[in-house]
Amino acid sequence: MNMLFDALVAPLESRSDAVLIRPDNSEVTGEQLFALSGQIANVLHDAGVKPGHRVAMQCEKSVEALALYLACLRVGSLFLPLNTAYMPAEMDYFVGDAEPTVVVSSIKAADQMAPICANHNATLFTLGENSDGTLMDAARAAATDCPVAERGPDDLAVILYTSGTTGRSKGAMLSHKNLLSNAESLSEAWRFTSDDRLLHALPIFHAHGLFVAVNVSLNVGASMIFLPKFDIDVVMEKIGNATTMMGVPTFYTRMLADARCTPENLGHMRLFVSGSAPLLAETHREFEAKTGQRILERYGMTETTMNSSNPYDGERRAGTVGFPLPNIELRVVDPETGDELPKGEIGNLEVRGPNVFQGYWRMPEKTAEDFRDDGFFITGDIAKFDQDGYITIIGRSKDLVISGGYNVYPKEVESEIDDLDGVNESAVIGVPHPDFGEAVVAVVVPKSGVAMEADQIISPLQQRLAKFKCPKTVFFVDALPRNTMGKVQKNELRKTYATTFQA
Ligand code: MLC
Ligand code: AMP
Repeated sequence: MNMLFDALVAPLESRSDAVLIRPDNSEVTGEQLFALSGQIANVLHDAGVKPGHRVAMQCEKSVEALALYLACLRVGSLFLPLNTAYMPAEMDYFVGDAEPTVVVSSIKAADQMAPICANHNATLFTLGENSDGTLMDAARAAATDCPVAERGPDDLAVILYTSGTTGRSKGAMLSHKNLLSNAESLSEAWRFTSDDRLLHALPIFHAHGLFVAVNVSLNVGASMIFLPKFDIDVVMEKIGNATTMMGVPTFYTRMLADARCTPENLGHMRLFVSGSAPLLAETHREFEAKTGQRILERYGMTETTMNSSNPYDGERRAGTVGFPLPNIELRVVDPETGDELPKGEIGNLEVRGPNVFQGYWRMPEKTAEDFRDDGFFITGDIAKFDQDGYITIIGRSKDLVISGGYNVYPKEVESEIDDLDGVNESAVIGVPHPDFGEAVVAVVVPKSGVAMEADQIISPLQQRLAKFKCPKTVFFVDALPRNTMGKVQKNELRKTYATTFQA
């Protein structure tokens, strides 16, 4: 058996209908996607990829990039997708840490990736947006038939990096069972069927676009309108042919700001799902007022995929993330004692279930720190259950900013800022932003007698860090507010700069 291949990939072989619809409306049938993934699997095989090896990908979203994921499942290797915004210094860390056998990069990044791959003994292939690059050259010459590796429920399928509070990114290891159990639960909870056509505008290098959107669609034999990114004009043009859409809250605020956000254009949709960041109750209500559609909000994270969801039938309550999914236990505990708290009380949210990951890649101590003895994983989110069992995410105990659905760990950005000439120290915070929900802001203390401009911080950071992690603005101060223990009071800073991006 190969758990995920059998459930998600094998059924494609007999599908002559469209599974993917490209932006130019050309269709990719199941048979074609299956054959393409077989060809890519042969390329990986010939490059020495064995079950358990890692295959990293940093390239633009495309049908071929998706086929690479399916090929990895077939050869039993671990798929390791990476955000296209990552800079070479970040890529060097990921490749060094995960030690992939193969790296597939975009054509434009190949010159920067070559020395990184040489340094870490990885074979480099390229994949462009137009079915081009060395991966496709080799795939076209390869056979479509390729053996399927044996993979059981506990074998790993994917490593997804998530940043950490210490500033070092951690690779979350997800097994076949983790991913399939979640895809099956969500398909059922959200009533997905082969009649569905999902408007797919999310990136496929994160849990939302890959494990929720793609895995759920493949699991039920649905089709996807596969767009390279969220572009409001393209989304509004294509949505008439879709039945469902999944997005981060920024998708919905951008749609709300558009004149085409009407019942005529959106009323036919069966389901809109939101997640990855808090959807403001106000956005939920406005969307319903404008379109008649009640967005279904759910809650998850890279380490656990999806944990809870508002009901499909029944009240989708604005500002809440609904109920635990079947077979998943969620509890709210006292941060000091670890004791479970009664409904209505606010505490740390912990989760246990078949969805919870296998630990952080080569970080056993970090893994142990984040799990309780009884197997519950400490999410780092602060939440409460209301009397009807709905969960509300109140905040986070982890120092994290979520900007447009991307996570930014302040520690990583602060370390880069503190290394700059003229900087004494810094604090990075998230403040409300009308488009991204939260935006990254840096508060910097220059060395005594040094005068600095924002660009002296932002420009060098942009050479080292993905753009979404870079501060949108910088404030200079003489000293950071600290409590009696000497800890920086980020809450004070968040209050001080709360209206930075408000009209
Ligand atoms: C782009 N930029 C961002 C940004 N995205 N800055 C902060 N936060 C972001 N999320 C930068 C760009 O580099 C650009 O910089 C400027 O901001 C404006 O870009 P844009 O053209 O407006 O952005 P766009 O390309 O439209 O992207 C915005 C977005 C995208 C929201 C569509 O970020 C996106 O697709 N986010 C989805 C993230 C996601 O999938 N998260 C799921 C994680 S999984 P400049 O300087 O060049 O102008 C997870 C688990 C779960 O969390 O529960 O799902
Ligand atoms: P990531 O590490 O990218 O998977 O991000 C996971 C984090 O996103 C969670 O721990 C939450 O803090 C946040 N998150 C995801 N979905 C929601 C939601 N619906 N509401 C509030 N926060 C969310």
